[in-house]
Amino acid sequence: MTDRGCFITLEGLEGVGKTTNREHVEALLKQEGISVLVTREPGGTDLGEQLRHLLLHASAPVSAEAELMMMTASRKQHVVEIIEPALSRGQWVLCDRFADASFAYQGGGRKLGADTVAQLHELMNIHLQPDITFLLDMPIADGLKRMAARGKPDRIEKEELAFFERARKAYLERAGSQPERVKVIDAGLALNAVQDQVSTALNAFLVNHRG
Ligand code: Z5A
Repeated sequence: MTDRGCFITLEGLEGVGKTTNREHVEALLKQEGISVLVTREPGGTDLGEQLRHLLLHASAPVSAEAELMMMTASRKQHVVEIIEPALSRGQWVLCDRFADASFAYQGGGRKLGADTVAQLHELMNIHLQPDITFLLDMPIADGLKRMAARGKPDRIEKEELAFFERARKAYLERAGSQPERVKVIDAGLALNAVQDQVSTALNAFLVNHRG
């Protein structure tokens, strides 16, 4: 029987370096002889990418509830079509954002609350949990500054500062309640120092995983 693959996620607010560190995690795993399937949310499937486009570029207002349902619809399709089959055949999966983002942005940022997010996942039968999550955390203003250099913001990036403060708080609460899984990384440091923290946490996970 093939061993099940591990599911790794990267989380954090805008500009914290998820994309940059995704490449670092991928390279570290490659050195260990582990190839990963890299994917993202919202997105990762044809349907998910179409939902992503709507979510990030809708020109008319989107209600908080509709936003949560579209994020969750994208996730359900992603889990069923891509993530679960990969894990079952022993493939490791590295995902840029997953359910923690809904707890942060819709539960915290949009004030829907963690219970609503959890109930919808329960209703949709999404029980998959990452084996390890890197939560890249830094002061919001600094992340937004990094993003400003990148050009035109999308619909969610245009939100007020208080929205991101609520999302950050929700992320950190989730990390505090699941410290074994969620590794908080100080993303405000120079890139090599950020990557050192990621390497340390990932190596500890690999040692533990290999028993
Ligand atoms: N969303 C949601 O609301 N609910 C959900 O359930 C899900 C998502 C799944 C799309 O996410 C949006 O969907 C997102 C949350 C919402 N909305 N917002 N706003 P996304 O992941 O596609 O978008 P993003 O958060 O805006 O990610 P990003 O643009 O890809 O940023 P990043 O990956 O975190 O950062 P980066 O591209 O790696 O780095 C940004 C810049 O900083 C870049 O120039 C780097 O070279 C630089 N950088 C990186 N690290 C450093 C360090 N350490 N020092 C200096 N400079 C650095």
